[in-house]
Amino acid sequence: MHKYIVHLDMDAFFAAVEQRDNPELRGKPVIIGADPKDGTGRGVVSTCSYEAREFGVRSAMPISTAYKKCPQAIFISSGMSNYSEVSQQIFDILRDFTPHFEPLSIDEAFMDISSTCHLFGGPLETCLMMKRRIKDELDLTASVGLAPVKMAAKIASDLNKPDGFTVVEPDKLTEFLRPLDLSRLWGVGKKTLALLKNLGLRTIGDLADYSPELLCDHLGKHGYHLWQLANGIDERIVEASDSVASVSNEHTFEKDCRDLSEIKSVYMYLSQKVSDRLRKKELKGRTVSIKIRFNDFTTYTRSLTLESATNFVDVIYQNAILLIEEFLDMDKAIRLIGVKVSKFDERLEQLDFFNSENNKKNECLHSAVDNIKDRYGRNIISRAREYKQKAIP
Ligand code: TTP
Ligand code: MG
Repeated sequence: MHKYIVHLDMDAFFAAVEQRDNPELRGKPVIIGADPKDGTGRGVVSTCSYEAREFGVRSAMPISTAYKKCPQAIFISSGMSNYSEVSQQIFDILRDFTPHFEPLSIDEAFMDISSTCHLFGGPLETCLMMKRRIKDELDLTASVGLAPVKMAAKIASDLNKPDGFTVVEPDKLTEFLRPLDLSRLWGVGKKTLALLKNLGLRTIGDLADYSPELLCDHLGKHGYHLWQLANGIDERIVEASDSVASVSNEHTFEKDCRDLSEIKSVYMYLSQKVSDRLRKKELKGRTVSIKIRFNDFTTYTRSLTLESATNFVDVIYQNAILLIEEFLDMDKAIRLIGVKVSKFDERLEQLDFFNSENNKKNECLHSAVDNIKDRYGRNIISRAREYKQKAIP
């Protein structure tokens, strides 16, 4: 049985909300971002209307460049609050179609509609109904991709923007992927793209035909993951963020961060916090997840399932670092990171407990640290790698 995975992404989201709320802006080039100050302003474009895109204006472009390309545009400073409210209204509509709903950023989400689409007349009809409700109730347009796996749904939603709807039939998945440029593959950032191009690869099909062993030599585990994606293999499920009990912790950087050693230190600090809380609650979880939000507010979550449940700080930390790997060449500063442990499994905990000498030692070490913390306070003992306590209130 194939799955029906939907990826929905709003068109020119911030600009579309402005055009909707101010009819004078409709049909005109609208640029959201910093003040261009007659072409001398600093800062970047958050987004722009499709009318402005015809002049070559794009997200993340310096606002001074956008001004040169389209001086007649209407420039608006972004005011996040209203966009978040509209985002909630969109997500409320989408949740009516399935409980398997995973928001990905302020204007996009994945949905698994496999078990509910028959209620709306089938998978295609469900997608069309989502688009229609967003148009009728919120006067905004969305682009939708429908595919058997997440990665293809995400690529598909971007192919016919704005107001697009692209369907990838399950038996046409690799046929769909092969001719596309490698930059379309989810998880290929600038650095990876340059490396793959150096290997002579241009399309997703080129990557699919390349040796997975050689890719691992160049890119480690991430190389194998990309090779799988290129071959249409993507087993990631749509994860409803609030469907499981979990213990998590997040940190927002005071200044957006690009420094890997600082990111790692914060991950150690967060892993320590999560480990402490799990142990207090006498819980062990099998799933480790990370969350990462960039300075443009795009937000990603990634999870992996462990062979056995854990509450050990090193296991949480090491897996969090594995999960963050694919984002490190995205060339964007990071605003927030988080760690979560979920899928608590008491039965597994019993079976697994003391099942190896290593675990036994680790358990004793953690218990000793717990005792010291209980007696002298949470901050009395910390890892050498851990983030400076004072830096985080
Ligand atoms: P996107 O979905 O990437 O862009 P978009 O909705 O404006 O346009 P598209 O039709 O191509 O999907 O991002 C959603 C919103 O997030 C966007 O409207 C503004 C904000 N954003 C930024 O603030 N900075 C950025 O660099 C990007 C990419 C987005
Ligand atoms: Mg969008």
